[in-house]
Amino acid sequence: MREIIVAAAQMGAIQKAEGRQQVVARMMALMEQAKAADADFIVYPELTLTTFFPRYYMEDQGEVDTWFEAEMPNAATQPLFQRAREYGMAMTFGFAELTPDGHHFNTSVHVDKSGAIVGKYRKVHLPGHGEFDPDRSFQHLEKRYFEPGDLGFPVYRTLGGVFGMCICNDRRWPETYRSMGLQGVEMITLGYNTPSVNSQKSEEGPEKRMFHSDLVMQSGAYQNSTWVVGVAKAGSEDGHPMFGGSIIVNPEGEIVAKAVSEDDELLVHTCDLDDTVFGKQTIFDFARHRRIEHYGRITAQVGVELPPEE
Ligand code: CDT
Repeated sequence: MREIIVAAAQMGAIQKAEGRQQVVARMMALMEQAKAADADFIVYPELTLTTFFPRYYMEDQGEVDTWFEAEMPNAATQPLFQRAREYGMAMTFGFAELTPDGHHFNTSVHVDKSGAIVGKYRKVHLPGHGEFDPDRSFQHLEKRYFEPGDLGFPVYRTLGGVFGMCICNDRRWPETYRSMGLQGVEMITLGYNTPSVNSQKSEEGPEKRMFHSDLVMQSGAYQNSTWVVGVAKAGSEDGHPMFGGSIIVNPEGEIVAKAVSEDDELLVHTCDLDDTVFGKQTIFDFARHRRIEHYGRITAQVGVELPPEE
């Protein structure tokens, strides 16, 4: 058995006026609960440190950059890193990254029990749009503020297993999971900020949206025989509702823990990384069953190419 105790730390709303220090205090309160549950690893959401700022249209790059972190750890997050090290707890969280040479990414890091950053991921599938869109009921400007990630889907060895990350919209794409599945991933962690309504289809509400969220994480887990831990930032941020529903999914695609609130809430589950082995050796033994001679389109083509007209 290779058991680790995982704490999925769902966060409630973070208002626009809330500072990083307030948020870090909330993260540390959740870490305290995780410590009481003996957790080895705590997982926080996408863009944990601030409100989901891509909903705001900004033209001034100086203003945009106030939402980004030029260093990690930095003054605001140092206490969190220190506490995690004291507790001997690994952690992952998301933040907006400004690199020394001026690039902007939607990033997550995995910090091991000694406080070292052992994994970094930059969001590949950026949803939304780049310009103000008057036809949407609210904006989603990730394509304006971030560049697509340039690190691919790396995995890394830590906590006695093979780990990887993705971020929010990435969870909807089977390519995300398979890229890590092909590197033997045993646990994928991800955070999300998902509005409760579709800005382009008002009748699509939280039930349907959560169904899709669960569906993609459960199928990604099953089809790659990996644990998936998906953690929401939820609640109403300055009147913009986002659903919760954080889940831990086992390698058979079953939900083993699910959040019930839209607030700060901790889910704890003991995950045995050896539970990934059976699926990887049988129905999803990629080396025996994949037929790559038929998959060329998946990397050769982006959009749909229809067959010729009749
Ligand atoms: N943060 C993020 O990626 N949210 C998206 C919303 C898509 S709607 C433009 C998601 O896939 O949940």
